[in-house]
Amino acid sequence: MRIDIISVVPELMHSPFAGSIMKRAQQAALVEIHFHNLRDYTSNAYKQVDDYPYGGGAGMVLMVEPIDKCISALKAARDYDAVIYMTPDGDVLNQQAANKLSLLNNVIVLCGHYKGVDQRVRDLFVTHEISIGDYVLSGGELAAAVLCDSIIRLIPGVLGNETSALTDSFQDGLLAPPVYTRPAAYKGHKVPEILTSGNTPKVDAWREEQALKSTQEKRPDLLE
Ligand code: 6GU
Repeated sequence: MRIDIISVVPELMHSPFAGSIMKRAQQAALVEIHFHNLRDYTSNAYKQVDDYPYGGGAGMVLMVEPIDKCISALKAARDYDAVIYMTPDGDVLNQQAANKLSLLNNVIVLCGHYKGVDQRVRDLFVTHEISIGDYVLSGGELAAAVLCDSIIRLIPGVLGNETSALTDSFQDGLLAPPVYTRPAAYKGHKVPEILTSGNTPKVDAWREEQALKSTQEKRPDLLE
């Protein structure tokens, strides 16, 4: 998979991609991440990427031309399966959406900033609009990093067997069961006996039961 991320502050996203799973996925050539600074696609001497909104009001709006130039340059080099715009009024990201997006080959992710992008960008270029939840961030960059993390970990080969995405919370519609590691007793607090019994079918049954219980308690909406 190749992901091209367009932003006015791409440096905001460097560190999330520079460690752990997202770094390893790139090193293993399972994903390629390319950052594009919108300022590199301006045609005026001031490298201006935003302007005042028509009709007045607070905040600045990212202009259509630099975004058109950037997206057009990318599309001239290869075909894209999706042009995703990160925006708080988009479809809220969930595991099902991440699963679907992880099957794509080439994806453009456009980060809004300030008051967002000129509506014509959305009308002309964007195929998916995604939010990461009902709260407002200063820009789409951190949301784009979250989106990419949720997708990249699902690409076959990115996670080892031990950390299979199949056992994640949400993957089967339930929250993950509790986990424990050594020591078996800590300051008098013991690990549930079943987990140290070596009886795999019983362990599996316990985990299922705990996942259901945890979901009932914390997120009953997931069971509806
Ligand atoms: Cl994608 N962008 C911004 N600016 N705020 C958000 C968001 C995105 N998702 C939730 N809040």
